[in-house]
Amino acid sequence: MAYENILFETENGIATITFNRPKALNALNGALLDEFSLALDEISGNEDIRVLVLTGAGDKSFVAGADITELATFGPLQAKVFARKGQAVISRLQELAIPVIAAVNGFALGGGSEMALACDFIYASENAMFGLPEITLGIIPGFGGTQRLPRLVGANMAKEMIFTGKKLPAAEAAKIGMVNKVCAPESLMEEVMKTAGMIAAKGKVSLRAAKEVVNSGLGTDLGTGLNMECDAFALCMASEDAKEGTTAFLEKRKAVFTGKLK
Ligand code: CO8
Repeated sequence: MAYENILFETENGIATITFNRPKALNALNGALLDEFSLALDEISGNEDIRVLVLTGAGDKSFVAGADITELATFGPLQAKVFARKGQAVISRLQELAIPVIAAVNGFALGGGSEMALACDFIYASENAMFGLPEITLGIIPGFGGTQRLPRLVGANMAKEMIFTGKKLPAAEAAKIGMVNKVCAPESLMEEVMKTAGMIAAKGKVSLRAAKEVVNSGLGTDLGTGLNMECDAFALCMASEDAKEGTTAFLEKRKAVFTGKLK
């Protein structure tokens, strides 16, 4: 389908969604969120896509937050509807069956940081800036930032960022565990695609199980999480991928995974 606010490409099992409103530093408005949701539908319905990469158009910004022009017109009820819409689509992103990598190539502020936080991990360019500056607008994060950031970096670090609204350069974001890898701007996509390619070559069933177990386990106690791991492990053993992976090892060859459950 044709999109106006995002670009959607797939190559070698890797889908890339590029937020594409460069004149507004790729700010998230309602139309963009609707298109993003449709693209997630497309991805969920395409068995050949194994990894999703998110990035921003241009060399300045990943996403500079919710569109403040639109936000400024909202009354409380519209604000609640918009916050729910953003939360719903960002939660769908987090729950996508395939791994998602954020390639943060500049500003990731407000809703931009919140979008990146819902990805499985973040690579960032040296010029990337993270932050939840909503407090400087007299509001608070509304696309999950008050919940996902403390879960990732701890409550105190998250509170300092949320209370001050300060921007964190990529290197500092990496120090607190928000960012896995900081790259030169010109090599960011190459590095992301290298990692995405490594993941895309793995078994789809085991990737899905691993993602589900890590995400679900974080919301529960250790015992329950370990039980989830046992169940998911058993399910993986029923897959053709597990047969292929173990057989390939014993035959001293590279595994070729199909992602099919028996
Ligand atoms: N929304 C709309 N337009 C934006 C946004 C934005 N978030 N960010 C930048 N733009 C526009 C600017 O208005 C400007 O447009 P124009 O050229 O027409 O004047 C253009 O992008 C370029 O921006 P600047 O000239 O400001 O570029 P600078 O390099 O000087 O500054 C910054 C870049 C630092 C990123 C600056 O633009 C900025 O501070 N932007 C706002 C960042 C921000 O506060 N983000 C948080 C928004 S609130 C949010 O995300 C809440 C999410 C939950 C919502 C829940 C809903 C109820």
